[in-house]
Amino acid sequence: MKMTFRWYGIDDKIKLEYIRQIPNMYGVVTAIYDVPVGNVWPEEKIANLKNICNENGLTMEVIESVPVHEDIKLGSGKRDEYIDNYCQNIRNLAKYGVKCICYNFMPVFDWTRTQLDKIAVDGSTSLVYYADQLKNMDPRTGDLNLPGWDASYKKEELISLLDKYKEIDEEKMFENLIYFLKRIIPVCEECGVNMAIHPDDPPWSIFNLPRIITCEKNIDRMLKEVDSPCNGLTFCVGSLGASKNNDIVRLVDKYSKMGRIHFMHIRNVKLVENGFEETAHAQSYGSMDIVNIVKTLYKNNFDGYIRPDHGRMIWGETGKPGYGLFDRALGAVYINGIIDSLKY
Ligand SMILES: [Mn+2]
Repeated sequence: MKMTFRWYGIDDKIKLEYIRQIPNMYGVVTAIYDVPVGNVWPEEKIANLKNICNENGLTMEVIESVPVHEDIKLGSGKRDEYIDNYCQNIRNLAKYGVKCICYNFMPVFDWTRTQLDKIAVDGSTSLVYYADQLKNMDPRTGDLNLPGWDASYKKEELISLLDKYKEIDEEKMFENLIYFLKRIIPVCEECGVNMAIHPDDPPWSIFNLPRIITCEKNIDRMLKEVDSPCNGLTFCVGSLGASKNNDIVRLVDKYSKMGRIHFMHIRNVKLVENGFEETAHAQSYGSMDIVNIVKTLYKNNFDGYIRPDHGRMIWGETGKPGYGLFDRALGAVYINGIIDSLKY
């Protein structure tokens, strides 16, 4: 298992020097953030980013994410052009040593929480999702702004995009995903890149939008319809684990045995009556069986990438919700402790 850490590029206030000092850190997971979704990333930018990482003793073998343009998800507009661009991005990234690309197929919004600073009893804050809070959120007002969401939409654009999705049910969405995969996976096979789809977070429909990477049945279908080792998963414990219907340890066992997990996101969540709360990574703080997840990966000789996922804000740190340094570093160390206890 190769331990990695998400890094938001040179504008990230968390320095690579700090990330390097977390024990057993293999590399960073990053992306180019200043090219509009759907366009080809200039090679020069990729080369620069890789150099900065390498100069700081860290690899850049995982990209999170190369975002998928809404036209591809909708199966309309300039879909084919955007897919061509996506293929070019895969080729360019491979040239600079990228082995794994994380992406998601969530419509309009990326991961969604209803509150970003819920205070726990120990004074730390974290991200939470409560169904009753979601009821009071309406994306059509145009003034919702949460991390993970593309804030660049103007209100009218957002409304028109949401309207386009009225025609798209889960089945159509699935067909559009398969269409995309059938075009990109041969390119991945050619240049040795693994695609790793991130599950929808949370794994159910929100704002009446279709969401498909939510459960075993749908993941099975996705893997089977494009049956290549390059077509795999970012297994996000906290995303899939937010639904009680997903038996996480069993799924980790199943998909790692199949060789279809390329990237693990490990974080704990506590399931509560009307949603879930992100917690410390340590087992007893949430509902996820973190120890047995890591044990299962180890037993199955998982040799892909792994990273601590969202952390809490602790020790007075402020910054990008979920992406502070301190608690994610504690998460990495906790996971490494479990691995070492199996190894030695
Ligand atoms: Mn994740």
